[in-house]
Amino acid sequence: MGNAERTRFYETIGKEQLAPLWEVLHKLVAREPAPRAAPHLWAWDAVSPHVLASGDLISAEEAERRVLILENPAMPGQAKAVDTLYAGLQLILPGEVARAHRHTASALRFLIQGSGAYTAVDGEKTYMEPGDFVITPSWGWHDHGHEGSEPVIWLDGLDVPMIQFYGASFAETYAQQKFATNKPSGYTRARYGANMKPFGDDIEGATSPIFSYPYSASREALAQMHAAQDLDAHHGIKLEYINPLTGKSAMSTISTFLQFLPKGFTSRPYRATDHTVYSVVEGRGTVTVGETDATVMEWGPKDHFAIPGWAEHKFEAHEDAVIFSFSDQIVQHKLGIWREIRS
Ligand code: 1HN
Repeated sequence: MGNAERTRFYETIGKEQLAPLWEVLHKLVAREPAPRAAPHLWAWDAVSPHVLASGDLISAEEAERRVLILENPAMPGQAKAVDTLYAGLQLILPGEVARAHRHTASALRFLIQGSGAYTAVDGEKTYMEPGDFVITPSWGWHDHGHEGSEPVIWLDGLDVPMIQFYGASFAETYAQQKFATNKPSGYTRARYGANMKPFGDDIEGATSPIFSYPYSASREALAQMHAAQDLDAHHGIKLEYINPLTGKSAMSTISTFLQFLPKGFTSRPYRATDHTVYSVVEGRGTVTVGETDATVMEWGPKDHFAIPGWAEHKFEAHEDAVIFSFSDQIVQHKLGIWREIRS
């Protein structure tokens, strides 16, 4: 059959909502993973003045959440930092409240700057210090407030693109501004944070009951491990935040990590199918993404960067460095599709 005949055939079957697989087969199942995102770095010096300026432009009350989205340059207008994950920088000013709501999407906060702000999850406030990792589980009521004296900025990470893919991203607004406090701050840490759990408590939720992981403890763990063991050639010293009830990832849809790269360390090239957003806490260095036409990104404290799945990358630390990251790895594990290559 000639091309004209084929085109006519496609038009004819198109009227019946049919399409030829053979024209698209190799795009649907490619030889290599093909994420749409590009590697990208949001430098703190360039970004933070705008985050602060948004405070003069709109109140937290009017905005509901005053956030500048970290938008991947390859996917404009889609609120995606990488193919599967949303990221943004949220500003809250002293005295402000970001009203209570809940949604099917799960959220994480990673505190970048300032203190005195809290997030309240289902009636328990947790105050956040720089480097603290806090979880808002799917469908948990949450509001934010600020009892301190300086602007607070945190990183929001959400699974919104994945939840949207399922057509299941929806939300509810609470009748009052704040969900009434019904437990003292630190209550959940007392219940589950001492490597113990209440006698007879056999409830295993999808998300960790611990919803605040202080930086001080995670940082100390990295330091002690570094003092006592060899570095992983690809990751330095890398710890994953877990749900203490299951030993699995702390969140059901987002994997979260904190890693240490000592001064002078150069990692071996690495690639994996999960898509990752990084937030630098301490130190400076570079990450080189890709083989030919490599993108070299120079990072320092409070910088954020995105590395798409399957992009080969290697780190160089010019100072002792600590980096937080989150990815869709746990979802890919559950789907049985996660792969990595350690070169
Ligand atoms: C959200 O609810 C928050 O609760 C932050 O602080 C960012 C981005 C998309 C959808 C919901 C928050 C969000 C969000």
